[in-house]
Amino acid sequence: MSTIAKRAFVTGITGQDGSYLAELLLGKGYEVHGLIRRASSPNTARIDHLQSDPHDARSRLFLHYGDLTDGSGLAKLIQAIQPSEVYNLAAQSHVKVSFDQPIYTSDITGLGTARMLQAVRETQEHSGQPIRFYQASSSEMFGKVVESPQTESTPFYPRSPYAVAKVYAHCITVNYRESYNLHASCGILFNHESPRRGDTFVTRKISRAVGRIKVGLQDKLYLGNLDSKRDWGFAGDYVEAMWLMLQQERPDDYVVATGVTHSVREFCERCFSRVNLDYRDFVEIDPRYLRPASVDYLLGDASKVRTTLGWKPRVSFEGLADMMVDSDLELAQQEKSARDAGHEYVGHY
Ligand code: NAP
Ligand code: F7E
Repeated sequence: MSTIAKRAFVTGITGQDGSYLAELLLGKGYEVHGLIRRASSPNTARIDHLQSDPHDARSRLFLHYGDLTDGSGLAKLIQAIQPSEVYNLAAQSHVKVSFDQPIYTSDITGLGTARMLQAVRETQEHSGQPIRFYQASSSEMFGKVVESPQTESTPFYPRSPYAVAKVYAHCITVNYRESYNLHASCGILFNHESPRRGDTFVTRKISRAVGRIKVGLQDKLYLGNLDSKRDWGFAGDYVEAMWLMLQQERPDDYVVATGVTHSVREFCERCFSRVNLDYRDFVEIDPRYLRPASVDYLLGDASKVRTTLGWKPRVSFEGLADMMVDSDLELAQQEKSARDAGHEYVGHY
């Protein structure tokens, strides 16, 4: 395969961010290659709308089986695809799950990044064609924050196996940039959400529950720490920042955030009031959702990405909550209709 100007390889393409990024890149004319895992039932719901007829020669989305545990498989794939840009979004991305699966999380989220970097480095050295690399770093690296707001120079204080793995992934990316002159950039993204957010992350758990409670499919919502604060933005806005980072002449690291922080309680208030309900009538605390070590407060300072890349978020906290509730109310209505008609409900994004 020869190298063309706009060919991207995206790991984590079946996830929330991967699906928005694939849409963005296809819209810009890229040929997009995505890494998917073999699963016993389909895991491509978020990108199915992007897949045209496989016999259509104009189709520019290609999916390849692989896994971040398989370094030689990744290397073979990248050598075959010869991408000009690589976006490493794949991870075991759930903080609470990382306490239950610390070794697995370290392997995928941490070492998986090293495997990707090594595959990219070898391919670039072999072909002589430059490859630009994006690493999905996280505000969780700031953890028990030592200063607020957090910037690119705020020291890391990770508080979970996930965050520790992301610090490793971040540092190894910087190390490859400095050691091998690789165009590798890290986006230190604060929480970003959407109607495609996985349903065990708190925003989606809340918006789904609001929809289902409103139509009578659910009575209660059980949550952990309601006073925890996050700087929440819209995923569709954040993938633009990823792309912008790889269009710069020089690689660098950037904080991507809205600069506004809200509590989980405030997110509940906004979502329930969207459908004229009071969250206090439905939300109960369940200690199962507390974490062994918590991250209580995150607030990002995105001055650098704003001034250097001209990026800014378009969707506000209120707009995000309303968007998610409206979408989940529609899904809940479909679920209710299917149940009333005696059909099995098959959810979709
Ligand atoms: P997500 O929805 O959980 O998606 C994770 C993706 O990684 C999925 O496509 C998943 O595939 C894939 N994956 C997991 N394990 C893998 C493995 N062993 N090999 C190959 N692929 C694997 O996450 P997201 O919210 O889109 O986040 C994207 C990236 O940004 C992640 O690295 C996350 O840690 C990071 N991040 C997210 C946020 C946020 O607020 N969303 C903020 C900062 C950083 P399956 O579909 O097969 O499970
Ligand atoms: O929790 C609290 C919880 O799981 C947000 C990932 O994308 O963003 C995400 O990590 C807050 C925490 O996201 C429940 O304790 C209360 O304080 O939605 P979350 P997260 O842990 O911030 C970062 C930036 C990433 O990089 C990660 O990949 O909400 N919370 N009650 C709850 N959280 C959950 N999940 N479930 C609850 O019932």
